[in-house]
Amino acid sequence: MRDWSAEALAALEAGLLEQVAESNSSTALEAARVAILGRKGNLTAKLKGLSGLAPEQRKDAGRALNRLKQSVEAAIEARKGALADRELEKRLEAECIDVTLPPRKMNVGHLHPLPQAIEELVAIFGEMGFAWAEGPHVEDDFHNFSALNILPDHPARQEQDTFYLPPDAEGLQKVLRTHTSPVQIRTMLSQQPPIRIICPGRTFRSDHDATHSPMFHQVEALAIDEAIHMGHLKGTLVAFLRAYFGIDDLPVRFRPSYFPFTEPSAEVDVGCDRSGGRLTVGAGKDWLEILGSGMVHPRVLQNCGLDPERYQGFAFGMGIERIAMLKYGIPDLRPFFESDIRRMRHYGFLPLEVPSMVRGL
Ligand code: 2NM
Repeated sequence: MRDWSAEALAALEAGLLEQVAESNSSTALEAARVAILGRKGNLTAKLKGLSGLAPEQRKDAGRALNRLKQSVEAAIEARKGALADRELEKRLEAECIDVTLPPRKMNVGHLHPLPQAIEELVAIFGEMGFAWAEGPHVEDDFHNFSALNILPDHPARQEQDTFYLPPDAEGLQKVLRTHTSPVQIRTMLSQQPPIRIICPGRTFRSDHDATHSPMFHQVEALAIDEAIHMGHLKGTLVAFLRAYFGIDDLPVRFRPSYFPFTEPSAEVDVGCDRSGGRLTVGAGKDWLEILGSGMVHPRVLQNCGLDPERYQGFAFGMGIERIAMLKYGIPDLRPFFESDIRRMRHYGFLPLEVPSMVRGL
């Protein structure tokens, strides 16, 4: 550019300022800055052209060009600030969080069906005045067998049913408890009547097939007082079974039976329907055995230091897996021991729907 007139410089300035003003992003502005002020920029070229001028012309032209350069630099800075503000605004708008959106569904945990059934059971018996009692899984012969009037030649003691532990230093051989009855023995030995306890817990039998697990759960109950009779047993069980299955008119039947630790003994059935290959509790004309019960044998009371002339009591026991399967419609034992979350979901175990002693029924 040969023309150093004031008009030419004003036109140059106007052109450069327009180039700055038309840059619509930080990247475009930087490109414009390089095109104007970079090593090969057109303003840089113009500044280099000063050296070709006569000294008297160079002074005025240099001053004018420097002012022009400052004006363009100031315009670039101002534009840079404005673009940065605009880009920040845009980013804030794009990244803003809408706090009014509904939250994503949370992945809630599921209570395992066994503790759920235990909570339900204990809540029902809790309302009837029964206290939760627990005891050791490893028991001695007295608490698991002898005190319960299970004599030395009783088949339940046999190797194929009972897990025997290696003999200890004194040669005593302990067992994994085969039922929760030793908890009741321990309670009678340590407390004075009236006694009302409910004992859920793990039990162990050397038995493993499609319908038996070597570890399973039982709940047993015991009530001891002066003048307890079969009527109390029947009333308690009918009330419990109707509450547990949620069926007010659930048919309940007592059948004579035999256990070494009760006399008389009764097995208890509930009404059910087996048509169509499906088992439904509460409806139909069939009966389903659900638990064992009886009046505590006088010899068991004696073994626990209670006078059978003064105290009587009833007891009963049932398998928790079994009553949970019946209530929740679970057809086999797998969901209890595999703990596969997909199976738990399938049967719909949700913690908020669980009645418990804490939350009330
Ligand atoms: C059952 C059936 C019948 C029972 C008896 C006792 C005790 F310790 F009081 F003698 N505890 N549990 C009992 C009675 C258990 O389970 C099928």
